[in-house]
Amino acid sequence: MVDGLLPELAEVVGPANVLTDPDVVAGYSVDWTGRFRGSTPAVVRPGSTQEVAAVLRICNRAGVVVVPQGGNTGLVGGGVPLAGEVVLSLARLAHLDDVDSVAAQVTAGAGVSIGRLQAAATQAGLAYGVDLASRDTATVGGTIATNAAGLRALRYGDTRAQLVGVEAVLAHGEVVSHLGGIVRDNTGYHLPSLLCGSEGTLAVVTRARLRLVPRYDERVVALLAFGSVDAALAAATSVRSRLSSLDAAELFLQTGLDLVAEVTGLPAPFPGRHVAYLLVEAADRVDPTDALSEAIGALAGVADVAVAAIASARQRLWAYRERHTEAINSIGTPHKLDVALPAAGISAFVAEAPGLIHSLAPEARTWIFGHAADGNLHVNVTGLAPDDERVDEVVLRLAASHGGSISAEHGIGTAKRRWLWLNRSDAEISAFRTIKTALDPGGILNPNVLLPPRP
Ligand code: 2HG
Ligand code: ZN
Repeated sequence: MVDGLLPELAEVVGPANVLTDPDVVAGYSVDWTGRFRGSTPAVVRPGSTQEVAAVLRICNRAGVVVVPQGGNTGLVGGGVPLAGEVVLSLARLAHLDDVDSVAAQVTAGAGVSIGRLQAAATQAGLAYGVDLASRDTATVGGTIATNAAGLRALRYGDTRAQLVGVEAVLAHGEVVSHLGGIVRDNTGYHLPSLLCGSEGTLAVVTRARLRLVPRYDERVVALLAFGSVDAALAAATSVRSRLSSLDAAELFLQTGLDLVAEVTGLPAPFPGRHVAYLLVEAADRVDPTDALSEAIGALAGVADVAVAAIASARQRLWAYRERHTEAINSIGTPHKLDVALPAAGISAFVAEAPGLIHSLAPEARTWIFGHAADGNLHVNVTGLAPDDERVDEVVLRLAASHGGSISAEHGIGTAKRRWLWLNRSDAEISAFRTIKTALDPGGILNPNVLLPPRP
C-alpha cells in the first residue's frame, strides 16, 4: 500500500527526500541503544511545515501509519518503526530564528539540535534551560515529543517548562500555530502542554517558541565521594536547600565509575574507592565557589572532594557522570528503566533493586545513576536479551510500590506501555484514549507507543 503512495510523497518533498534504500533506512529503524529494531518501507523527510501537512494528508487519506522521528536519541523505542511504519523524519526542519533578547525567547524548528539552540542562546547572552548528554544529536522536536528533562531540570524544569508555544500539524494535515510568544496567555486549552510528552501520538510538532534563561558564566563543579548511597542522597537534599545557584546534583556509584574509567580510559578521580558519588554544579553571575564550599562544609560523611572551576577541569569531572550511557552501551544492549522515587522511597529502592534483579537474572549487571535531587534514577541492566522483560517488570513494579513513577524523563514509548497502569488509573487511560481518538481518529500517528495495547 505504501509503495503506491511513494510517487505522491516524492512530489511533495522531492524524490531525494523519500528514502527507500534498505541500507539507508536501516539507520532510522533501530534506536540508539540497539534494543529496539524495526523496519520501514520509506523514510520521508519534509522540509517545511506545509510539506509535513501535505505528507500527513496523504498518509491519513490512505490510512498509512507514520512514526515521527527527531535525532533518534530516544531510549524507550518511541521513535522507531517497530511495526513497519513509515518514518517521518523532521531533521530538515532546522531553521533557527534570531534570539529575541527582549522577550528572552527563540523560535526553533523541530530539527534544530539542542546543542545548536544552546549555542545561539549563549551567543545572545542567555541560555537554554534543558541540557542533556545527547545535546548535539537530540532535537527540539524530539525533546518536546518526549518532554526531555536532562541535567539541569532541578533548576529550570523539564522541556514542558520551557515551552511558550508550538506549531504542529494534526493527523489530517491541519496546522495549529501559536508562536507569538505571549507568556500571559490564558486563552483556553494549552496545546503546548498537551503535545509535550505525547510522543508523536497527537500531532507532529514542527516549530516551537522556547523560553530562555539567564546565562551564568561563573561556574564551579565539585565531585563528592561517600561511604553510602544514603549519605550521597542526604547530601543532595542538603545542598539543594542551601545553594540557590545549584544547577545540577548527579548521583553515580563505584561500579559505574569503574566501568566509565575502563571504557573511556579516564583516570580514577580519587586515590580511594567509595560507594557513591555526587557531582554538584553551581552557576551564578558572581563566582559561586565560596557558596558551594559552605554548602559542602555543612555535609556529613564526605569521604573525598574534587573541585573544578575552569571549563576543561569541570568537563573532566562531568565526564564521569555523562559518559555512563556510552560506557554501558559499549558492553551490551541495556534495558533502560528510568524511574522517579519520592524522597521517602529512594534509598529503599536503591537498596532493593539490585538484589531483586539478581534473583531473577543472576547473569545480569545493574547500573544505577541519575538526577539525585529530583529523585530520578536511571536503572540500566545489561546481560539480558532485548525482549526479556522480566527485569523491567520487577523494577517498574518496585518503583510504583514506593509511590514512584515508571518514567521520570524518557517517556513510555513501546518499552513501558504495558505497565502504564502502574501509574495511571483506568479513568486516566480512558481519558488519554479519548484525546488520542479525537485528534487522530484514523490512528495514523505513532499508534503503537504510550497507550497500552487494547485488551
Ligand atoms: C542521562 O541522564 C540520560 O544521562 C540517559 O537520561 C540515561 O542512559 C540512561 O539510562
Ligand atoms: Zn537522565
